[in-house]
Amino acid sequence: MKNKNIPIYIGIIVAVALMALCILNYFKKPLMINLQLVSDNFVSPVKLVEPPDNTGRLFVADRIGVVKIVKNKSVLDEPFLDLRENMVELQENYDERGLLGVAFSPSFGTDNKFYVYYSAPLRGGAPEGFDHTSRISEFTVSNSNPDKADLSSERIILEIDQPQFNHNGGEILFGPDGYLYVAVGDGGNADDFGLGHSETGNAQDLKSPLGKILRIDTDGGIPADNPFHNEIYAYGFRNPFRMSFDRKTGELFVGDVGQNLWEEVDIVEKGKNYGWNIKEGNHCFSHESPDDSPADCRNVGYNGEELAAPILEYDHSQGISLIGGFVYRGKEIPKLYGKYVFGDWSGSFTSAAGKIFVAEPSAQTKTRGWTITHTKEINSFVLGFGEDENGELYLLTSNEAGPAGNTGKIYKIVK
Ligand SMILES: [Ca+2]
Ligand SMILES: [Ca+2]
Repeated sequence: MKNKNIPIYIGIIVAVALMALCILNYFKKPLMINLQLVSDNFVSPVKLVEPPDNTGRLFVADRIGVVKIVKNKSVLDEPFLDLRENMVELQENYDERGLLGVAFSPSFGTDNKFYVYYSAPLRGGAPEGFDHTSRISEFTVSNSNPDKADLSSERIILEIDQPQFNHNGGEILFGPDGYLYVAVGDGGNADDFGLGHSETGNAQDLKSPLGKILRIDTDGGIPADNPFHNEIYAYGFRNPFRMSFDRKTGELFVGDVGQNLWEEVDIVEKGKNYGWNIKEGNHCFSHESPDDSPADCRNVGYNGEELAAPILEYDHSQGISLIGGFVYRGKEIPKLYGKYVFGDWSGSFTSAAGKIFVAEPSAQTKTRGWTITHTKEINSFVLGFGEDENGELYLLTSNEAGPAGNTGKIYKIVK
């Protein structure tokens, strides 16, 4: 009798082993996407956007201060916009300043307006010892040439004095509500501490625009339902360098670059506190031990408010600077639909070792936890992602850590 059962046991063992292999493979799965070179010869491309005007042009913002147009896969010789004379001089080996964001008016086809976020020299009257002034400006397109901005049309919308060169955020986006969302870092330095940083840290200070997602009306003034009756929409961010709206759900996905230990993605809602510098990711933080999360910390903000948890986090074995991306809503890669495609800048400052990640909601729970399901290693620094009007995605890379050289490339993410 016993002997007859052996084949059944073997069968069960083999079946279990196969299932385990399948599960393991699922987590190890390389990314089911490829990269198709669209255009190269950029320096440090940080943003790609297609205006809503049906001209099929892709606009690429390069950190060095120019916006270039890619038309039928070739770059127009003359930049659309050249802001280099208006900007601070960048450090070639590494810099977090520069031209960081560009956004087109939702009515661009008729009003010809667009907006940029860039690092200008420190304005008069700024606090002593500060580094530069972040400027958000409106420009219009030239009347005579649709491929050229009118540099003389600049209208400054907002200026923010920056204590240090780093943590400037820099993304600007129009929301589904027609307002302009602006991502601003905590001011820089480290720990949200030191010169130009409030006692609680700027990110937790509702009197400071630093460490915030701001929301402004480009026609003037502050939206009537902003939660604190100023520009602040949400707070508690360290360096929200890249963010995007899910074009289907309208949710705002923010990639917040962490400090020494944890990188995080947040779905950002109006009025909420996202935790920095009380927390880094889901973990307590203290400027007294930035390499070692304290076991305990306050669990609420300084006004008793709840701290909103990230939807996902990873530690520095995976990468050291999270680069926010997009929820894929295109048609060409059906398997990617509804998934969040983002990346990491590099595993270190000295080697070009970026990553692309794909994450999806953890279906079993009703919490907002998302899980990374796929990873693709890139032998370049990952600088940003872009989305065209069809919802197809692009990857922006460079082989240089700083704004130097000409290795900047634009890839389309394809099947
Ligand atoms: Ca700064
Ligand atoms: Ca956080």
